[in-house]
Amino acid sequence: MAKFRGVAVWIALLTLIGTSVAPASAATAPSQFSATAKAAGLIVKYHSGVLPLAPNGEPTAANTAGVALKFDSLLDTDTYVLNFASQLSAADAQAVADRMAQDPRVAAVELNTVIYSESFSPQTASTAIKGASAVTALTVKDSWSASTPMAASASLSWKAPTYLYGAKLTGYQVDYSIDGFATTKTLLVGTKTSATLSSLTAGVKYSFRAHAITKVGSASKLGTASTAKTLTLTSAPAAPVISSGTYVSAAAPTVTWLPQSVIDQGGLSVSYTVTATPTSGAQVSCTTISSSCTLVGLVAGATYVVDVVATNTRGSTHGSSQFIPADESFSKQWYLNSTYGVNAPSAWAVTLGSNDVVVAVLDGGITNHPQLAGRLIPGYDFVSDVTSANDGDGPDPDASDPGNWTYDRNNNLIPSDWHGTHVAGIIAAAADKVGTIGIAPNVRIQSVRVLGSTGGTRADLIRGINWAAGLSVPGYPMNPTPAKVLNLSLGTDGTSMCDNIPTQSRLYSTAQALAAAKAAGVTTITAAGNSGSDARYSYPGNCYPTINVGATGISGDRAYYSNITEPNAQNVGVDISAPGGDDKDAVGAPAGTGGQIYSLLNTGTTVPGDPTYGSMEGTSMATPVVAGIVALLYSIKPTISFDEVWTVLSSTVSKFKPGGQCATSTTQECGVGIVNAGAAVAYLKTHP
Ligand SMILES: [Ca+2]
Ligand SMILES: [Ca+2]
Ligand SMILES: [Ca+2]
Repeated sequence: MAKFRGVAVWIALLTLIGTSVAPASAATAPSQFSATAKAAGLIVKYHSGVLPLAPNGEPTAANTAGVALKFDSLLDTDTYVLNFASQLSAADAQAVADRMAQDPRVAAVELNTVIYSESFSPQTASTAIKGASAVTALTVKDSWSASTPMAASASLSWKAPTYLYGAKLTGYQVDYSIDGFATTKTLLVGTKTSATLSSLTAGVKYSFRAHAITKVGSASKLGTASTAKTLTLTSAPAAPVISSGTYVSAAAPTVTWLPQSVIDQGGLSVSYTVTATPTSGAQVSCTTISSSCTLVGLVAGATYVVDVVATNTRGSTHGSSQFIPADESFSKQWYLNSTYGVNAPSAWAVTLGSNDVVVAVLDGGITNHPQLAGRLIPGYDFVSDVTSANDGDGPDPDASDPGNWTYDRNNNLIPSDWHGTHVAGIIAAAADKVGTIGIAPNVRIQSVRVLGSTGGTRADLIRGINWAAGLSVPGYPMNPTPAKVLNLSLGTDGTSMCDNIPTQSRLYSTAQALAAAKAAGVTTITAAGNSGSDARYSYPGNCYPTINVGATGISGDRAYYSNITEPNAQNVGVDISAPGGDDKDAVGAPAGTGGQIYSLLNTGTTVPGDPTYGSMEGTSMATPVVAGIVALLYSIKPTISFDEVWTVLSSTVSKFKPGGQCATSTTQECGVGIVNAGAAVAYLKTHP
């Protein structure tokens, strides 16, 4: 072991370039708000070896920018985050950046942009006039229509109030509520005494009431409400979500779907008919009122496509080939379901992942988060440098993230980033209607800690790879729950660190460890690096065998930081791309994401605080997207090999944005395409 200390090489965490890591706010959104991006300062990359003029920043007098720039943090070698002393307008900030770019010491400058939000409340009017007497004779009817069988609606009618108290009748307000008007939605109606409320939810008991609105001069007043009426509306049932997968065979003839709530059932009794269709031959079917059905008479060896039809007196609805999750932040996770996302809902119609599959996250550790509760299984902490480890000792069985905060050489705090937690959430956040959802929300996550506050060593990483794959590491206990998928969202510059020497032990070299993991049935996914340059110089993504992942933004082209394959870089370039987020490519991105990847975080600045959510970008984020998809493949076929995984992924990619850098490259510099979860899962189902 002493031998390896001599060759220990520090590897840096993949830098999250230009990110604004924005933990989600627990506060309710204001009724109206406007958000604008402003620059807090500059990210300045100096030519190699050149330093800022002053140790704590750039003084006004001497620098080319012409304003004082305060040191914030060291982002990467030669790359500094420098803040403006005061808030500048966008135009002034850009002018400062442009002047700084003229400085002969400077290689590159970009604005460090943060989002500031301003909120204000709408004005409320007050009046002194007396409101009209009560609206009377309110009647409410279910106005369901066969032309829109999935929609519930109600039609209301009433009589005008008797007394207007000298005011003019200007219209009516209809209130409707599902909790006895504790919370109330309203609809403003003209002066006619009827209204139709559509976009209501079937199976829900609503309360309705109506008021007249009167006006004197500029003042208006809501009159006394009518007596409330209640009604439960109906519609055709929602599409059943097939949870057992959309394929069956004689060996596994039972079809299950998620139990439907009263709302899903359209407020009515529902029966379900399952039909299984083979490539050739006879269909087989069964009918039930429960949420599973076993097909009798399937031909052995044949694969059948399943359809489930839900029927009530309002109509019939086919089962969904997509599982659209109810997790509250799913709409922020554009990378799962947008045009150049990974088509996860189609994969989820087949599987949400198996609890038998373990994904090891070789990173800086993982903090507790409710989204991983019950599925974060014991791992191991291999960080041997006690100072970097930040947990008071060398290797130990506690692979949680104690925080990787550190201080730069000017004693400024560099906060903990909770990188491993963010990565773990991309793979496996729970499908529980809360927060985010992972690509493989039912698999288990194992933290294998190989990075501390100042990075990690190659020797620790090699031990971690062997241990995670269930291989023996002298001096350490065996992994009782070996992983089938290894996620390595880490890297550093290095061309010749793989050391593929066949005669040596796997404990000597990264390439031997990766080969041993592959031989054990394990697939390793690596980040191609964030240097915006040739991926062959980024270790360990340039080792073999791994699937090396580049990053795309929401528009389906290369993220600005993502490394690429240069021509002839066989086996050491970018194999495939996945969404990793790109804050410079944020048009159309959901609010609050800035075009980045939204996942799990922690509020702690140094040690762990409370679980939260937020955005990051990098090939670090693209890698777990692929790892999650590979975990789904292992869930379907536990014996799948590394080579089979690659065949499935590379046969099912989506195309890059037409006309973009990735699409027009003649050397596949972004790999074979954007990984597609739905297509990959379907391919494996039809090529078992
Ligand atoms: Ca330790
Ligand atoms: Ca530890
Ligand atoms: Ca969730």
